[in-house]
Amino acid sequence: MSYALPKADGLRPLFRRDGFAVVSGILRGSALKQWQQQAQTLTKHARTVVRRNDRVELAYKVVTGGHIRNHWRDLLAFYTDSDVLKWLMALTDDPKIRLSPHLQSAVNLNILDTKDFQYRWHFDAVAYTAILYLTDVRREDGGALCIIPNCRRHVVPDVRGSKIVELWPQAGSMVVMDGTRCYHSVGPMLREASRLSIPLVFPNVGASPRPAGLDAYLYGHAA
Ligand SMILES: O=C(O)CCC(=O)C(=O)O
Repeated sequence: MSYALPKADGLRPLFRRDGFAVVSGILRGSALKQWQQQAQTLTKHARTVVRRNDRVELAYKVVTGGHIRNHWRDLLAFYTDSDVLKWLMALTDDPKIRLSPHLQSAVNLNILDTKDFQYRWHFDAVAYTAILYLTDVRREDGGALCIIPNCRRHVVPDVRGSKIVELWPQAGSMVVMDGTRCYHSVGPMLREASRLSIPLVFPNVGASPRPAGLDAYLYGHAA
């Protein structure tokens, strides 16, 4: 498996300032192609999740951690690689990061491929989230990663009155964020296009407890 982790030193000040950092070129060339193909193969295990809160909808396709463990060794190996963990510790300046014990949600493949899918504004249950993109997120297709950075932890900001950062990640890049302080969503998909992203959850030990039954809520059954 070949991927590149750039020096964390240059990213740390950005992460400290914004609560997120964009890291390009984690996967390139043949490795990226191989992961894209693997993701396409795994889409047969995807389930469609639809949740509605106050008329705001979450609707997307997801391959959860159990399928990834069984069918995508390289991705699980990436998630559990101690070098990746050390790199994240250096980037976030937080030595208390670990792997999530909740495999179902720890490693996911998210698939947005029609205008019907929506990924609403939310905070993540725990810091940190690293999202690896396998496809280019292009303006003409929609689906920007939208972030309102530097929120108070889990305090929902006024979206209309906030400055929203729109990210258009390239295939092979990664966004690392404290998803408990970065309020975030995926902007509307404007047309049919395959948007493949891999959110990886790296809780910090000092984090407030994860809500009970979260995976059951997210995916319809318990992890
Ligand atoms: O796929 C994305 O760009 C965003 C995923 C996300 O918001 C999340 O996993 O919390």
